[in-house]
Amino acid sequence: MAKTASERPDYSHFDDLLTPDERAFRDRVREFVNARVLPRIAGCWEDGTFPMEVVPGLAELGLFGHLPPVHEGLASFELERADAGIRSLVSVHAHLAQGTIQEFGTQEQRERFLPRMGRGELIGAFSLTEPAHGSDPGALEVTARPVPGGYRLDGHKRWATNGTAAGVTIVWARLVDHPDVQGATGARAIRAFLVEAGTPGFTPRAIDRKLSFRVSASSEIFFDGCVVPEANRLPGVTGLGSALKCLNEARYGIVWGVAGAATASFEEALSYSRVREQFGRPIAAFQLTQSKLASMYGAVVQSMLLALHLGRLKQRDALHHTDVSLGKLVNVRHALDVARTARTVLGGIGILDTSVSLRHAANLETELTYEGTDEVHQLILGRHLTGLDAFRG
Ligand code: TGC
Repeated sequence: MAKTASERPDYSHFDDLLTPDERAFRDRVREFVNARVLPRIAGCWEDGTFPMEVVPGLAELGLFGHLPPVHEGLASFELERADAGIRSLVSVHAHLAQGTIQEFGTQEQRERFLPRMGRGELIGAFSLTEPAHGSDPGALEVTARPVPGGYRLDGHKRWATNGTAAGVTIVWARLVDHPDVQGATGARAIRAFLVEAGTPGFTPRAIDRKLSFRVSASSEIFFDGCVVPEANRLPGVTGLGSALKCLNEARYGIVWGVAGAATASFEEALSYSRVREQFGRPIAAFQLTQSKLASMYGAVVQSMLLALHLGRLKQRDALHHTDVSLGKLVNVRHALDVARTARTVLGGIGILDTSVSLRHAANLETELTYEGTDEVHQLILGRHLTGLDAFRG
């Protein structure tokens, strides 16, 4: 199998499909991940913490600025080869928070927030989901009511990545008693607000006792009379569609990221199978092990090619959100199969934190659910294929 410059296998000549600039960028991220992230990840998982000390390095790599789609995808792949929590911090900060300000904010808001966010001095979060509204964010209940000079936010959010670490959180709320939403019902009355850390009435809290995504700062957020100035409303937002547009960016990152988790799991199983002996020979010599390896290899290559195909579509502005749903659905399923199968090859040591496959499998259980569940993406594709909406009967 061909080896790349950074001494990793190049499956099915995938690297031939990249430009020299894409390969060089990917290798820089890869080297950073190998040197700075991988050595600390098992400890972070054990402690349930994010390694904030790597944030300046992530910023220096340019991951908190605008990147071409394939560069962005390759970075997501490399970051999640270490852990989905690392990719998620970058994805939520750069693609959801910075991306939303860039797309829907004013020039003043861009100048106020984006330079510090680009340097990693200010972390961003994006808060849409609520305890009672996950798959159906159009029914969200957090309210924004006009008060002199701004808006008062009240309610409860859940599952905001980076919530406790963020200096600024994009909060999606139902605007009420305001002329802009007169006559607008449901999802059309949803707007977005920038809430800065330390604002009275804004209380993020870490969600503890997680069996998955332990390296990620998953948070709930309480709003109790939290007043934000008019200058912190994102004026370009016109309803739920704006939030869903932003989510496409995060979903696109998952398409690539989970291929990285699958690759790490497959490689762990392959290398262990060569050294682990049973019945007097390496388990790699058994047909059942080879069958598993062949299936995993196929899933890894298919995932990488689908991710790259979507990246090329995005590059020429031809990526529809249903394509992203397809990628998210298929690649998460592939990765989960690979990580679970890899664990079986590892046998007993596969449950220790010196192995990576079970950690990836646990993370992938979250990824099966977040940013649109497996079921939601099936129904999005079902609607796309048939023209019939199965969400509302
Ligand atoms: P629907 O009628 O389908 O759409 C409402 C409007 O939005 C448009 N639209 C999209 N636009 C761009 N990209 C997409 N992916 C879009 N999907 C829909 C649509 O055209 C429409 O526009 P308009 O102009 O006609 O109003 O709305 P629906 O209520 O039927 O929703 C359907 C459904 C279920 C697909 C949608 O609600 C959905 O995707 N649900 C899943 C929600 C989800 O992914 N939640 C995860 C959020 S992650 C989070 O909160 C934490 S942030 C990340 C983190 O911190 O980790």
